[in-house]
Amino acid sequence: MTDAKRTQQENYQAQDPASGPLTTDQGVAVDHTDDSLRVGERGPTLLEDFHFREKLTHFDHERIPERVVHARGAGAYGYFQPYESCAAFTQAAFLQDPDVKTPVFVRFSTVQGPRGSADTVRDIRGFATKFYTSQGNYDLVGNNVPVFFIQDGIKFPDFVHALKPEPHNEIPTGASAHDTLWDFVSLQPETLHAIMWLMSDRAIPRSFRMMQGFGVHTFRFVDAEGNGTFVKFHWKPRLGVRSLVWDEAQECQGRDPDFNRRDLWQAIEAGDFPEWELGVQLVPEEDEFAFDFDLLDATKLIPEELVPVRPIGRMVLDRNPENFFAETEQVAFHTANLVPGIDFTNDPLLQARNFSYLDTQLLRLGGPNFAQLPVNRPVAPVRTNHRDGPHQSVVHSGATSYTPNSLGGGCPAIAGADAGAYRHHVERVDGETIRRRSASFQDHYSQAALFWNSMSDWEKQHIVDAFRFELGKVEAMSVRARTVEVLASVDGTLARAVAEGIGVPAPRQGADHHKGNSPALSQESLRGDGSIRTRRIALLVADGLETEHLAPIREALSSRGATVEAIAPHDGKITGLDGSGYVVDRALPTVASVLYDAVLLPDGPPGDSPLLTEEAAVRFVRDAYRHGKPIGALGSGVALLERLGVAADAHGVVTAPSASSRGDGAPSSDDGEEFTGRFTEAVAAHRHWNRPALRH
Ligand code: HDD
Repeated sequence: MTDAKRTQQENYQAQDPASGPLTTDQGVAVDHTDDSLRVGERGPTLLEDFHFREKLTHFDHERIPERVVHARGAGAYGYFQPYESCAAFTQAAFLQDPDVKTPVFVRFSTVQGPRGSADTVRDIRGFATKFYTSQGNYDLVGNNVPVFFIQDGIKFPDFVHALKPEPHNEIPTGASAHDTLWDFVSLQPETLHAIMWLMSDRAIPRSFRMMQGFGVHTFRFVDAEGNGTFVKFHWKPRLGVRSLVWDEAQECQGRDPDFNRRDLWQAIEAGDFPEWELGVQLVPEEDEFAFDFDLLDATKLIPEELVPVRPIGRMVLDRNPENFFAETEQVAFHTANLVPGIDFTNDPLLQARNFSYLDTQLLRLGGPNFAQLPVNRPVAPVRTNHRDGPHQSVVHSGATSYTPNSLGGGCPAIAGADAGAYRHHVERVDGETIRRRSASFQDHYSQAALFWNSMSDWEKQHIVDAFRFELGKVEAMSVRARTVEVLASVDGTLARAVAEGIGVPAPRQGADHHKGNSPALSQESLRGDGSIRTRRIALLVADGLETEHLAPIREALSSRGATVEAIAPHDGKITGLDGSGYVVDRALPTVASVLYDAVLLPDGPPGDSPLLTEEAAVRFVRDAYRHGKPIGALGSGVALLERLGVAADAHGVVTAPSASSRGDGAPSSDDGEEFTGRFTEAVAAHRHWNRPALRH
């Protein structure tokens, strides 16, 4: 089953370019593609040059409208496998048999920026999964945070217009720090809970591979007897939830705008397949009203302490797309792509999405046949009475394309009771035609405060800093002040801390009555397998440094799954202290600390390190320190730290004495192992807070 999608795709491969000469779209061989056909060497081009016209026309039509939101993304194929049968609560075929792997395609995205915007902006990340199941495609179109900004989809255009670059000057790109967003937020307090997540480090993930995913809405599982159970979906990354530091994220936008995209691609190419566990929170239908919030309100989560997340399977991404446009750009997700056993609820946000996704694909992909595109094709057989339309690529035979028919033998027949037809959950709904939000949707503050209360000290500090940054960029002081007023209804301390940074009066009163706390919301509780797999470690080397004893340290780190790269002032080789050549992986001018998770400084001769005169190396180490990254220093590397104003005893700075000071000229294997062990722990912890400031 895993390979069903891959096998299907093989039918759509382009001709091997090595199999013959260049041709036109009509398959006519071309012997000259550099000069257009013209009258005389300096004369006008001829209309009859069909190759020239076809080439330019095709080029002129290469672009399609980008997604109105989530335009920038990266995708990968893989598989999903359940741990055990979930028949007790859903009949979904792909959740029954632990031996069955269902192919998937996942697209991660940012929301605000256009296709060419930078990856490491402060934004929600999309996490959309297409399961190619035996019963048809199922799409779980989620985000990396569990709540949304609005409760009713009719507000989506308003919210997105406020979030997007402002229409008069199209500024800012890929950022939420501008007047219109905060104007909207300050007037629409239902946004506040999601805003708290957006201001947290969840909005600057270190990697797509290190973030959670959430279905957000309450959906419904339906078992074979038609019984429903409410369900919330959670993806938990094996590597834990890890974030960048805001300053680092900003610099990364310039150093590598493709940071998250490249990271995903490289990990899969290297065989470090990203992995998530799928978990569900299940709520029996009779408990629909058991909570102090409404299950249909997408601005609310169900605290895991109230309803634990039950792991039901895992997803592994193990294949990069062949072609970005054909696959990642043309993939079309739709919340209404459901399979038997999974159904909607009446969440008004979800109901609106069920309209919007199909509608948007019609524009983006140019008509109703987009499900025929290779990436969108189900592996389940498709038999419809839909015909024609732009880009129809299926040749339907026969005279009948209607139901009922007798001339086509009544085919395709309606699915019988045992054919796994989709049946909508039966629910009695009764009411008047009204435009009104339920009273159960009115509390916009308790869960925003729950999130705040659940943060560790460093997470709280980062949230305050983020608010100060964002609101500090807002020109209208009235908007700044009004936002602080609404924040005061979440938490007085938070509102006062923000006010202090942005030049508006502290609110007179602030809420202090929201007492809830959910430890599961803090990144502190989301450390994954605790490994250092796929962490990128920069080994800064230069001519004259001690390279002889680095091999065991590098090997130990690599064997734990980290990538160690030797970085030097120049490419090629450097000459180590013992006179031997040492291969350089990257030249300093092409990299920066923000592209690595940790730094390692080797030993060297007594006296000043040759790295001290390398400005880029100095900046590298100082940036790593400022961004809380683990730093390992051996021997004279420790002295270098001191010279750079780095406190060698700060959190996450791991040192070992000089080999030469022990007189034997080499670190003993015990020392090496002990150092590597401590350094590994520091890398696994990811970032280290509460460091003293750099001394200048
Ligand atoms: Fe949406 C794209 C996630 C609310 C309308 N959305 C889109 C994508 C993701 C989400 C991950 C990118 C899919 C891809 O990679 O192609 N959206 C969400 C989540 C929401 C949400 C988790 C709230 C729980 N969205 C939402 C609402 C509406 C839309 C309320 C409209 C009423 N979303 C769209 C869209 C997009 C889209 C306009 C743009 C491109 C696309 O659909 O395919 O239809």
